[in-house]
Formats: sequence, C-alpha cells, structure tokens
Amino acid sequence: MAITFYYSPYSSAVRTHWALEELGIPYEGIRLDLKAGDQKKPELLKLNPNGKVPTLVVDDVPYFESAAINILLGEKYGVDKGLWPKAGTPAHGRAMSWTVWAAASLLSAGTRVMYNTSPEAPEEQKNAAQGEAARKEFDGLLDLLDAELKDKPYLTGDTFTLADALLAADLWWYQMVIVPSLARWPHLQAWVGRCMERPAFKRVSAG
Ligand SMILES: N[C@@H](CCC(=O)N[C@@H](CS)C(=O)NCC(=O)O)C(=O)O
Repeated sequence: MAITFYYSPYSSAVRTHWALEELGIPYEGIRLDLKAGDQKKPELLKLNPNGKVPTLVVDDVPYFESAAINILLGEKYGVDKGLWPKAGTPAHGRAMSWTVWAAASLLSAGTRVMYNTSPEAPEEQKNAAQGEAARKEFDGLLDLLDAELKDKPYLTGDTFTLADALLAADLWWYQMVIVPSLARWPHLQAWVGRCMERPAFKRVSAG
C-alpha cells in the first residue's frame, strides 16, 4: 500500500489529515503552498482536476473531494480498526449520511454565511439579506445536529468514527470564522470537545 497525501494546513485537507492520523496507516504527506498556486501545477491537476486540496493517491489511483476521500479511507482501512461502520448496518448509514451532510448541506450554508458576513470577505460581494438567510439556515442545521447528539456521544452511537472526524474538523474551522461560541448547542459543544481531545486531532491541529 502506497499513499500520498497532498494537503495544506487550515483547509479542507484537515478532514482527511485527521482521518489518516486516526487510522495510523503509513502515508507520505506533501504540503502544498496554495498562495503560490502549487495546486494548479499540471502534475497536480492531473491528479485533481479541481485544483484544490486535499488530493490522495492510493496505489497510483488519485482521489479528490475530501468527503469522497474520507469515505474511501473508512471503507478500505477503517472497518477493521473500528473507525468506520460495516456496510449494511444502521451506523454505516449514519456515517455516510453525516459525512455527505457536512460536505453538502452544512458547508453550503456555512460558506454563504462567511462570504456575506465575515470581515475577511470582500465588502463588494456581501449581501446582508443573503447573509441573514444563510445564518438562519446554518443555525438551524446546528440545531438538528445538537438534537442528534443529545442521547449519544458520537454521530453513529457510542464509538468515534471518521464521520466524527470530518464534521468536527469543519466545526473547528467554523469556530474560527463564523461561530465563535457553540454555547447555544450544548450537546454539539460537548461532542466537539470530545473529538478535539483525541491525540490524532492534536497532531493535525499543531500544523
Ligand atoms: N469540496 C472540496 C473543497 C476543497 C477546497 O476548497 N480546498 C481549498 C482549501 S480549503 C483549496 O484548495 N483552495 C485553493 C484553490 O482554490 O486554488 C473538498 O472538500 O475537497
């Protein structure tokens, strides 16, 4: 097995970096300088036509889109290690669904909140009404996540999985950019805290 991971810190690649560290499988990490445009170099575009991080190459097969990569990692290496549920179980349904929910539903609302309200976003692109609508949608999604975590410590039940890693990685970023306090969502807040206590996350967040 040969795995190459192209990444940049504080990016969508944290989702995959965390998963790789949890799995404890050998991989070569190649850090890209996004500002310098490393991700758009022809050799990188051949692996990831989207020109972004993360990109993962497993035994010469390239993968892009972090949710797809993490699902692949879970299916291929996570089941035996108890980090990804077995296909056909209710926990597997939850792990798949929350992974895609984070990448499609929550990220869509979160990105719109950021572009319409964050001080770092260009002023001329901001629209207050859209920002308000996106914030309502984003907060509502966190409400449902909070309710989901009311009776269980992790997204699929009693066990931490790579679905928790992916969504908690996003919450880490959201806390930095659009939701500094999670106090309104106590179950979600406690879950984020539990996930971030994990040594794998500590290694990744250290840079
Ligand atoms: N949906 C993609 C998003 C990837 C993405 O937007 N990556 C950003 C960093 S967070 C990037 O590489 N940006 C550099 C660029 O767009 O040139 C995924 O989850 O893999």
